[in-house]
Amino acid sequence: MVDDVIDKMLSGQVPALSRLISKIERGDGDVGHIMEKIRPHTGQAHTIGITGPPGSGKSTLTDKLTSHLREQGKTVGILAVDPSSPFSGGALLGDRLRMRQHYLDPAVFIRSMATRGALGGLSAVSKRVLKLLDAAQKDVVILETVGVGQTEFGVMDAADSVVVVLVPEAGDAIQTLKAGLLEVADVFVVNKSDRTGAKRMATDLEMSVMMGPQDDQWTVPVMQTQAHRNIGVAELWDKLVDHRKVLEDSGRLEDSRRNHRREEFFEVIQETVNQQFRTLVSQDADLGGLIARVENGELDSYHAAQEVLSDSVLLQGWFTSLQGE
Ligand SMILES: Nc1nc2c(ncn2[C@@H]2O[C@H](COP(=O)(O)OP(=O)(O)OP(=O)(O)O)[C@@H](O)[C@H]2O)c(=O)[nH]1
Ligand SMILES: [Mg+2]
Repeated sequence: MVDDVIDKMLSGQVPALSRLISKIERGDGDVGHIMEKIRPHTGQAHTIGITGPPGSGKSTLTDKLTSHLREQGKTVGILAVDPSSPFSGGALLGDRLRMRQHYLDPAVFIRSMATRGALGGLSAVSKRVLKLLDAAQKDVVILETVGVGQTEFGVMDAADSVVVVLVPEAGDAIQTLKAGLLEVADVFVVNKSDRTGAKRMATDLEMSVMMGPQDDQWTVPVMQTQAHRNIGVAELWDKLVDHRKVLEDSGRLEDSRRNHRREEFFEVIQETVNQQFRTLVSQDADLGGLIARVENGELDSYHAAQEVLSDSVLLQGWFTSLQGE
């Protein structure tokens, strides 16, 4: 059944793509199967992360970048993730208006996701959706997410190239975050460069790049843009193409793909074991009692975990229940 949907998605059918994304969002039981099936069709897209403070112009930039890419005949997949709001609120509604022309373009696929559960969960879901967009033959996949702190950057792991969008006004606030930003950015964009202070901020960032850890293959460029007027957008795209080429030529793209595959393996193991163990706890009275004592604070959770994991009878029971599945 789901194989049918996957085939339709691979052949470019948009409703099938939407359905598979919804499955991933809900964490349906066949997500593993879906990911396995699409794997051979992934790895072609250039995945670009666009992050930065609220209102810095990420969506406007995404919109204009998409127009630029469409002019070149490239297909685009966009995932807008909002880790701060529990609903798809005003910002996303504004995006819908702004991106109107792209919503009507069958070569552009746009999806918004708001927070559900932990940030780690959101990041795992985003990564899967990005893979799906890649498998759906999008040439360029853009991930837009609000972020200024370290915690949000986890989502950016999945991107080949990360664009950090700042605005002149954010100058002082950025000072304290600089180390983290330098770590994550492949390209800096000072957007709203029609405003005062843009040049100063760009120089400031360039200095920080120069004083930061040096990379003999790629020096993080600082671009100035006026996204709403489409100024600097083509230049930004050129830089991203350069970056991707450096990643390919230096072998870093392959390295990071290897890392992703390994980390994904551990994530799946962790998720599966966790899920199985929760099921076991819900069915086993003794374990239920143990958890109750942890809840009450009678038993320390570290101690309880050690006890459980060193109980060979219990582990044997777990093993047997798995075989019965
Ligand atoms: N003056 C000026 N305004 C801009 C520029 N780029 C975008 N804007 C405006 O800035 C506002 C916010 O832009 P968005 O693209 O929604 O910013 P965002 O980073 O996606 O915002 P969130 O998704 O809410 O975090 C909009 O009103 C844009 O029209 C620019 O270069 N100069
Ligand atoms: Mg936005």
